[in-house]
Amino acid sequence: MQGVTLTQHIRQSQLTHPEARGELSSLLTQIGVAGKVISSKVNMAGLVKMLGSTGRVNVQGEVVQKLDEYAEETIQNIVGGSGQVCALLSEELKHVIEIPEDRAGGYIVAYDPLDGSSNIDANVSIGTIFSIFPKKSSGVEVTRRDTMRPGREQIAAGYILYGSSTVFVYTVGDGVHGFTLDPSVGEYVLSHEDIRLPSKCKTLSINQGNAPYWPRWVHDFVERMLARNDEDKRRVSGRHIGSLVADFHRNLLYGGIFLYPADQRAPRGKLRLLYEASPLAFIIENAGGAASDGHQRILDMEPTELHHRTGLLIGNEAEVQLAEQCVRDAEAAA
Ligand code: AHM
Ligand code: MG
Repeated sequence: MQGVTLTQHIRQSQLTHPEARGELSSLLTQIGVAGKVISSKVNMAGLVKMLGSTGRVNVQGEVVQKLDEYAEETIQNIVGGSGQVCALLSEELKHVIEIPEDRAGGYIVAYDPLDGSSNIDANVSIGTIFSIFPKKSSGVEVTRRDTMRPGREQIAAGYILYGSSTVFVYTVGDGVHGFTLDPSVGEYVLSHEDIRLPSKCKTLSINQGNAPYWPRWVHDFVERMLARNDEDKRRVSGRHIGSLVADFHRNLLYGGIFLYPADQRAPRGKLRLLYEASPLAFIIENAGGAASDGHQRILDMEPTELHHRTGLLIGNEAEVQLAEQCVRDAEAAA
């Protein structure tokens, strides 16, 4: 095996990052370990009876898949047992998990254990998304001040994508780096150093099936994007997987905008601020892009509840601004 491993890279960024202490390096490494465990189960899912649903419905009202449950338990065991966290916030759980004092550390991790669950049984890419905050309140208790945090207070965020290969992407606020899991040795190796979002927005990612429920501005925005294509050249292409983490990763590498706006079916949006929008917004800003709910920067949004939902427009900054302009135009015309 050749190249820089994730562990080496994390240690290196710890040396240069002012807030990163050894504990953060250890926590990120443990998240990587949880990702390896989940990845191996995802790869074997069809063989080890891990496809299909558990028959349960989660706090979001969504059917829990067997792999959702496995990913949740794996993160609780490995990250919760790392000694570096005092609380875990999961998309799958109703309440915060507080880590007992004798095993608690100084960080809070919010996560979506397996994003894109509706795609699991079709072998389509899925992933784990995570967000890390330093504990804010003094004292051992975990308070609302520690958990209800705007994304700008994140110290690190990332995701593990279980796709054609398993990729770990993270930022501690000084660039975005991607690592590919070499399954023959069980190590993540640096494959995408200092990812910068390409300047051209080549991809438009949105679930067209929601068009009947979209507010006016979304139709305007989509029309304006598609008007960039003419007989001579297709400048914008539609790509939508239905796994946010996979749609995001492709757009991060190729340039693009992903939208899941609030609409008539989901008046507050479908995606969750703490587990999906905020971590990906932290990553996209660190790669030179932007993220908004249509009115404000995602990283400035204050969650009012654990499962706070939001509209999400994320990708190239110019196109996110264009979408915000469409929102303002529609509001002015109303
Ligand atoms: P999940 O975390 O339960 O998988 O839900 C989030 C997913 C996103 O990955 C994806 O962008 C979206 O839900 C797709 O929803 P829809 O089927 O409404 O387009
Ligand atoms: Mg999700």
